[in-house]
Amino acid sequence: MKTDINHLGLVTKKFNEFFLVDLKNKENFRNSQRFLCKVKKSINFKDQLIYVGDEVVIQHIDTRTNRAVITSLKKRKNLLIRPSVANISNIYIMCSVEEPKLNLSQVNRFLISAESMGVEVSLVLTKCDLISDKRISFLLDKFTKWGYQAITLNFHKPDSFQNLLAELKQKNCSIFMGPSGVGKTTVLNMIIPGLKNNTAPVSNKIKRGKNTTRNVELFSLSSKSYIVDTPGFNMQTLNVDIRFLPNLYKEIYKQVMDEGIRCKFRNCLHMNDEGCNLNKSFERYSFYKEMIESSRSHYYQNLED
Ligand SMILES: Nc1nc2c(ncn2[C@@H]2O[C@H](COP(=O)(O)OP(=O)(O)OP(=O)(O)O)[C@@H](O)[C@H]2O)c(=O)[nH]1
Ligand SMILES: [Mg+2]
Ligand SMILES: [Zn+2]
Repeated sequence: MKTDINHLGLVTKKFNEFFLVDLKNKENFRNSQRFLCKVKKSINFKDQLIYVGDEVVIQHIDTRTNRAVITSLKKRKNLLIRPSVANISNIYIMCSVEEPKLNLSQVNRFLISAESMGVEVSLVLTKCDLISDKRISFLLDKFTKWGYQAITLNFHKPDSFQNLLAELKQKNCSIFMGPSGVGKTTVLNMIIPGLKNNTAPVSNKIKRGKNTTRNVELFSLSSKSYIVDTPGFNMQTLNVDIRFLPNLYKEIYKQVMDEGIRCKFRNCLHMNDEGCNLNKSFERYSFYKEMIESSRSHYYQNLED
Protein backbone atom coordinates (compact mmCIF):
# COMPACT_ATOMS: atom_id res chain seq x y z
CA MET A 1 0.00 0.00 0.00
CA LYS A 2 1.27 3.48 -0.90
CA THR A 3 -0.14 6.67 0.56
CA ASP A 4 0.51 10.31 -0.21
CA ILE A 5 -0.78 11.71 3.07
CA ASN A 6 1.66 13.69 5.25
CA HIS A 7 2.86 11.92 8.39
CA LEU A 8 4.90 13.25 11.24
CA GLY A 9 8.03 11.21 11.95
CA LEU A 10 11.08 11.18 14.19
CA VAL A 11 14.57 10.52 12.83
CA THR A 12 16.08 7.66 14.85
CA LYS A 13 19.20 6.86 12.87
CA LYS A 14 21.19 8.33 10.03
CA PHE A 15 23.58 6.70 7.59
CA ASN A 16 24.93 8.34 4.47
CA GLU A 17 21.96 9.83 2.67
CA PHE A 18 19.45 7.52 4.37
CA PHE A 19 17.41 8.11 7.51
CA LEU A 20 15.40 5.73 9.66
CA VAL A 21 12.19 7.47 10.62
CA ASP A 22 9.64 6.30 13.21
CA LEU A 23 6.05 7.40 12.81
CA LYS A 24 4.88 9.64 15.62
CA ASN A 25 1.25 8.55 15.28
CA LYS A 26 1.36 4.86 14.90
CA GLU A 27 -2.34 3.92 14.82
CA ASN A 28 -2.63 3.83 11.04
CA PHE A 29 0.21 1.48 10.35
CA ARG A 30 -0.02 -1.49 12.63
CA ASN A 31 2.99 -3.45 11.45
CA SER A 32 5.35 -1.07 9.80
CA GLN A 33 6.19 1.91 11.95
CA ARG A 34 9.75 2.51 10.91
CA PHE A 35 10.67 3.64 7.43
CA LEU A 36 13.86 3.97 5.47
CA CYS A 37 13.76 7.47 3.97
CA LYS A 38 15.62 9.74 1.65
CA VAL A 39 15.10 13.46 1.44
CA LYS A 40 12.88 14.51 -1.47
CA LYS A 41 15.22 15.82 -4.18
CA SER A 42 13.33 19.00 -4.98
CA ILE A 43 13.31 20.10 -1.34
CA ASN A 44 15.64 22.86 -0.28
CA PHE A 45 16.18 22.81 3.47
CA LYS A 46 18.22 26.02 3.30
CA ASP A 47 21.39 23.96 3.61
CA GLN A 48 20.19 22.55 6.92
CA LEU A 49 21.19 18.99 7.52
CA ILE A 50 18.81 16.54 9.16
CA TYR A 51 19.92 14.91 12.39
CA VAL A 52 18.84 12.13 14.74
CA GLY A 53 16.13 13.61 16.97
CA ASP A 54 14.68 15.82 14.25
CA GLU A 55 10.96 15.82 13.58
CA VAL A 56 10.20 15.50 9.90
CA VAL A 57 7.22 15.17 7.62
CA ILE A 58 7.25 12.03 5.50
CA GLN A 59 5.21 11.15 2.43
CA HIS A 60 4.91 8.42 -0.16
CA ILE A 61 4.89 5.74 2.49
CA ASP A 62 5.25 2.29 0.97
CA THR A 63 4.26 -0.28 3.59
CA ARG A 64 5.44 -3.15 1.40
CA THR A 65 9.06 -2.01 1.20
CA ASN A 66 8.96 0.20 4.33
CA ARG A 67 10.24 3.14 2.34
CA ALA A 68 9.15 6.77 2.45
CA VAL A 69 10.37 10.24 1.52
CA ILE A 70 11.17 13.16 3.84
CA THR A 71 9.44 16.26 2.53
CA SER A 72 10.04 18.79 5.30
CA LEU A 73 11.89 19.43 8.51
CA LYS A 74 10.12 20.79 11.61
CA LYS A 75 11.64 23.62 13.62
CA ARG A 76 14.04 22.18 16.18
CA LYS A 77 14.34 23.21 19.84
CA ASN A 78 18.09 22.75 20.04
CA LEU A 79 21.00 21.01 18.38
CA LEU A 80 23.82 19.32 20.19
CA ILE A 81 27.10 19.21 18.31
CA ARG A 82 29.63 16.40 18.60
CA PRO A 83 27.63 14.18 18.52
CA SER A 84 24.95 15.90 16.44
CA VAL A 85 21.52 15.27 17.95
CA ALA A 86 18.44 17.50 17.80
CA ASN A 87 15.69 18.26 20.33
CA ILE A 88 17.35 16.97 23.48
CA SER A 89 15.61 17.67 26.80
CA ASN A 90 18.04 15.96 29.19
CA ILE A 91 21.71 15.07 29.14
CA TYR A 92 22.98 12.17 31.25
CA ILE A 93 26.73 12.30 31.69
CA MET A 94 27.89 8.75 32.32
CA CYS A 95 31.20 7.95 33.96
CA SER A 96 32.46 4.70 35.44
CA VAL A 97 33.99 4.71 38.90
CA GLU A 98 36.55 2.14 37.68
CA GLU A 99 37.49 0.58 34.32
CA PRO A 100 38.03 3.18 32.98
CA LYS A 101 39.07 5.05 36.12
CA LEU A 102 37.14 8.11 37.19
CA ASN A 103 38.89 11.24 35.99
CA LEU A 104 37.48 14.27 37.82
CA SER A 105 38.79 16.85 35.40
CA GLN A 106 37.16 14.93 32.56
CA VAL A 107 33.86 14.57 34.46
CA ASN A 108 33.92 18.31 34.98
CA ARG A 109 34.51 19.08 31.31
CA PHE A 110 31.63 16.81 30.31
CA LEU A 111 29.35 18.48 32.84
CA ILE A 112 30.23 22.04 31.84
CA SER A 113 29.97 21.28 28.16
CA ALA A 114 26.52 19.73 28.80
CA GLU A 115 25.44 22.70 30.94
CA SER A 116 26.26 25.02 28.05
CA MET A 117 23.35 23.46 26.14
CA GLY A 118 20.87 24.97 28.58
CA VAL A 119 19.05 21.69 29.26
CA GLU A 120 18.75 19.63 32.45
CA VAL A 121 22.02 17.78 33.18
CA SER A 122 22.40 14.66 35.35
CA LEU A 123 25.42 12.66 36.40
CA VAL A 124 25.46 8.86 36.42
CA LEU A 125 28.22 6.81 38.06
CA THR A 126 28.41 3.33 36.57
CA LYS A 127 30.16 0.12 37.70
CA CYS A 128 29.64 0.88 41.39
CA ASP A 129 30.08 -2.85 42.10
CA LEU A 130 33.82 -2.29 41.55
CA ILE A 131 34.29 -0.01 44.58
CA SER A 132 33.44 -0.11 48.28
CA ASP A 133 30.30 1.46 49.78
CA LYS A 134 32.56 3.86 51.62
CA ARG A 135 34.10 5.09 48.37
CA ILE A 136 30.62 5.45 46.83
CA SER A 137 29.52 7.67 49.74
CA PHE A 138 32.69 9.72 49.36
CA LEU A 139 31.98 10.29 45.66
CA LEU A 140 28.30 11.07 46.22
CA ASP A 141 29.29 13.63 48.79
CA LYS A 142 31.82 15.18 46.43
CA PHE A 143 29.36 15.50 43.55
CA THR A 144 26.67 16.93 45.85
CA LYS A 145 29.14 19.70 46.56
CA TRP A 146 29.56 20.16 42.81
CA GLY A 147 25.76 20.58 42.63
CA TYR A 148 24.78 17.12 41.33
CA GLN A 149 22.85 14.29 43.00
CA ALA A 150 24.67 11.51 41.16
CA ILE A 151 22.76 8.38 40.18
CA THR A 152 24.71 5.19 40.97
CA LEU A 153 24.42 2.04 38.88
CA ASN A 154 25.56 -1.45 39.66
CA PHE A 155 25.33 -4.43 37.35
CA HIS A 156 24.29 -6.67 40.23
CA LYS A 157 21.50 -4.41 41.44
CA PRO A 158 18.82 -4.39 38.74
CA ASP A 159 16.73 -2.01 40.86
CA SER A 160 19.19 0.79 40.18
CA PHE A 161 18.49 0.43 36.44
CA GLN A 162 14.71 0.27 36.95
CA ASN A 163 14.81 3.51 38.95
CA LEU A 164 16.70 5.19 36.15
CA LEU A 165 14.19 3.87 33.62
CA ALA A 166 11.31 5.30 35.65
CA GLU A 167 13.06 8.67 35.65
CA LEU A 168 13.80 8.59 31.91
CA LYS A 169 10.14 7.88 31.21
CA GLN A 170 9.29 11.22 32.81
CA LYS A 171 11.56 13.02 30.37
CA ASN A 172 11.15 13.74 26.73
CA CYS A 173 14.37 13.00 24.90
CA SER A 174 17.41 12.05 26.96
CA ILE A 175 20.92 11.38 25.77
CA PHE A 176 23.66 9.21 27.29
CA MET A 177 27.10 10.74 26.88
CA GLY A 178 30.47 9.80 28.29
CA PRO A 179 33.78 8.13 27.53
CA SER A 180 34.00 4.80 25.71
CA GLY A 181 33.57 1.71 27.87
CA VAL A 182 31.69 3.25 30.79
CA GLY A 183 28.57 1.18 30.07
CA LYS A 184 26.17 3.43 28.16
CA THR A 185 24.94 0.67 25.87
CA THR A 186 24.86 -1.82 28.76
CA VAL A 187 22.32 0.42 30.51
CA LEU A 188 20.15 0.55 27.39
CA ASN A 189 20.26 -3.22 27.04
CA MET A 190 19.13 -3.51 30.67
CA ILE A 191 16.19 -1.12 30.36
CA ILE A 192 14.84 -1.79 26.86
CA PRO A 193 13.26 -5.23 26.57
CA GLY A 194 14.68 -7.25 23.70
CA LEU A 195 17.51 -4.86 22.92
CA LYS A 196 20.84 -6.62 22.50
CA ASN A 197 23.18 -3.96 21.19
CA ASN A 198 26.88 -4.71 21.11
CA THR A 199 28.92 -3.99 24.19
CA ALA A 200 32.56 -4.90 24.78
CA PRO A 201 34.88 -5.27 27.77
CA VAL A 202 37.40 -2.50 28.20
CA SER A 203 40.89 -3.35 27.02
CA ASN A 204 42.91 -5.27 29.56
CA LYS A 205 46.10 -3.28 29.62
CA ILE A 206 45.08 0.34 29.57
CA LYS A 207 41.48 -0.12 30.76
CA ARG A 208 40.08 1.99 27.98
CA GLY A 209 36.86 1.42 26.06
CA LYS A 210 36.97 0.04 22.53
CA ASN A 211 34.53 2.45 20.89
CA THR A 212 31.97 -0.29 20.44
CA THR A 213 29.00 1.93 19.56
CA ARG A 214 29.64 3.58 16.21
CA ASN A 215 26.44 5.49 15.53
CA VAL A 216 24.11 7.84 17.28
CA GLU A 217 20.79 6.03 17.66
CA LEU A 218 17.50 6.96 19.24
CA PHE A 219 15.32 4.37 21.01
CA SER A 220 11.75 4.68 22.16
CA LEU A 221 10.98 4.09 25.87
CA SER A 222 7.30 5.00 25.63
CA SER A 223 5.17 6.95 23.18
CA LYS A 224 6.50 10.17 24.70
CA SER A 225 10.01 9.45 25.81
CA TYR A 226 13.14 8.57 23.94
CA ILE A 227 16.74 7.84 24.75
CA VAL A 228 19.81 8.33 22.57
CA ASP A 229 22.91 6.14 22.75
CA THR A 230 26.10 7.75 21.49
CA PRO A 231 29.59 6.51 20.68
CA GLY A 232 31.95 7.17 23.59
CA PHE A 233 34.40 9.98 23.09
CA ASN A 234 36.76 12.03 25.13
CA MET A 235 36.06 15.70 25.43
CA GLN A 236 37.83 17.93 23.00
CA THR A 237 38.40 21.62 23.61
CA LEU A 238 35.39 23.25 25.10
CA ASN A 239 33.48 25.54 22.80
CA VAL A 240 31.79 27.90 25.23
CA ASP A 241 31.81 31.69 25.22
CA ILE A 242 34.06 32.72 28.11
CA ARG A 243 31.42 35.16 29.43
CA PHE A 244 28.98 32.30 30.01
CA LEU A 245 31.46 30.03 31.78
CA PRO A 246 31.00 31.31 35.36
CA ASN A 247 27.28 30.57 35.47
CA LEU A 248 27.76 27.03 34.18
CA TYR A 249 29.37 26.19 37.53
CA LYS A 250 26.55 25.62 40.02
CA GLU A 251 28.75 26.80 42.90
CA ILE A 252 29.14 30.18 41.20
CA TYR A 253 25.61 30.40 39.84
CA LYS A 254 24.25 29.80 43.33
CA GLN A 255 26.32 32.57 44.86
CA VAL A 256 25.36 35.06 42.17
CA MET A 257 21.68 34.18 41.71
CA ASP A 258 20.57 32.89 45.12
CA GLU A 259 22.91 34.68 47.47
CA GLY A 260 23.08 37.85 45.39
CA ILE A 261 26.84 38.42 45.61
CA ARG A 262 28.05 41.27 43.43
CA CYS A 263 31.59 41.97 42.23
CA LYS A 264 32.97 45.40 41.39
CA PHE A 265 32.98 44.68 37.67
CA ARG A 266 29.75 43.45 36.14
CA ASN A 267 31.39 40.87 33.88
CA CYS A 268 33.79 39.70 36.57
CA LEU A 269 35.38 36.37 35.64
CA HIS A 270 36.20 35.83 39.34
CA MET A 271 39.88 35.33 38.65
CA ASN A 272 41.47 38.13 40.64
CA ASP A 273 40.75 39.30 44.12
CA GLU A 274 40.45 42.97 43.22
CA GLY A 275 36.78 43.84 43.55
CA CYS A 276 35.74 40.18 43.35
CA ASN A 277 33.37 38.97 46.03
CA LEU A 278 33.05 35.34 45.01
CA ASN A 279 33.82 32.81 47.72
CA LYS A 280 36.40 30.69 45.92
CA SER A 281 36.74 27.93 48.47
CA PHE A 282 35.00 25.22 46.48
CA GLU A 283 36.66 22.17 45.00
CA ARG A 284 36.01 22.92 41.35
CA TYR A 285 37.48 26.42 41.52
CA SER A 286 40.85 25.11 40.25
CA PHE A 287 39.09 23.46 37.26
CA TYR A 288 37.20 26.70 36.68
CA LYS A 289 40.40 28.75 36.67
CA GLU A 290 42.08 26.38 34.23
CA MET A 291 39.05 26.53 31.96
CA ILE A 292 38.99 30.32 31.93
CA GLU A 293 42.72 30.46 31.24
CA SER A 294 42.57 28.03 28.35
CA SER A 295 39.45 29.71 26.91
CA ARG A 296 41.27 33.02 27.08
CA SER A 297 44.27 31.70 25.21
CA HIS A 298 41.94 30.19 22.59
CA TYR A 299 40.11 33.47 22.30
CA TYR A 300 43.29 35.45 21.70
CA GLN A 301 44.63 32.74 19.41
CA ASN A 302 41.51 33.07 17.26
CA LEU A 303 41.89 36.85 17.14
CA GLU A 304 45.45 36.44 15.85
CA ASP A 305 44.51 33.84 13.21
N1 LIG B 1 31.59 -4.49 36.57
C1 LIG B 1 30.72 -3.84 35.79
N2 LIG B 1 30.91 -3.81 34.46
C2 LIG B 1 30.01 -3.15 33.70
C3 LIG B 1 28.89 -2.47 34.26
N3 LIG B 1 28.20 -1.89 33.24
C4 LIG B 1 28.87 -2.19 32.12
N4 LIG B 1 29.96 -2.95 32.37
C5 LIG B 1 30.90 -3.52 31.37
O1 LIG B 1 31.62 -2.45 30.75
C6 LIG B 1 31.98 -2.82 29.41
C7 LIG B 1 31.68 -1.67 28.46
O2 LIG B 1 30.28 -1.48 28.36
P1 LIG B 1 29.56 -0.80 27.11
O3 LIG B 1 28.11 -0.78 27.44
O4 LIG B 1 29.99 -1.42 25.84
O5 LIG B 1 30.17 0.69 27.19
P2 LIG B 1 29.81 1.98 26.29
O6 LIG B 1 29.82 3.13 27.19
O7 LIG B 1 28.56 1.74 25.51
O8 LIG B 1 31.07 2.05 25.32
P3 LIG B 1 31.21 2.66 23.81
O9 LIG B 1 30.08 2.12 22.99
O10 LIG B 1 32.54 2.20 23.36
O11 LIG B 1 31.15 4.14 23.99
C8 LIG B 1 31.19 -4.10 29.11
O12 LIG B 1 32.08 -5.20 29.19
C9 LIG B 1 30.18 -4.18 30.22
O13 LIG B 1 29.86 -5.52 30.54
C10 LIG B 1 28.72 -2.55 35.69
O14 LIG B 1 27.78 -1.99 36.29
N5 LIG B 1 29.67 -3.23 36.39
MG1 LIG C 1 28.16 1.77 23.50
ZN1 LIG D 1 34.06 38.15 40.86
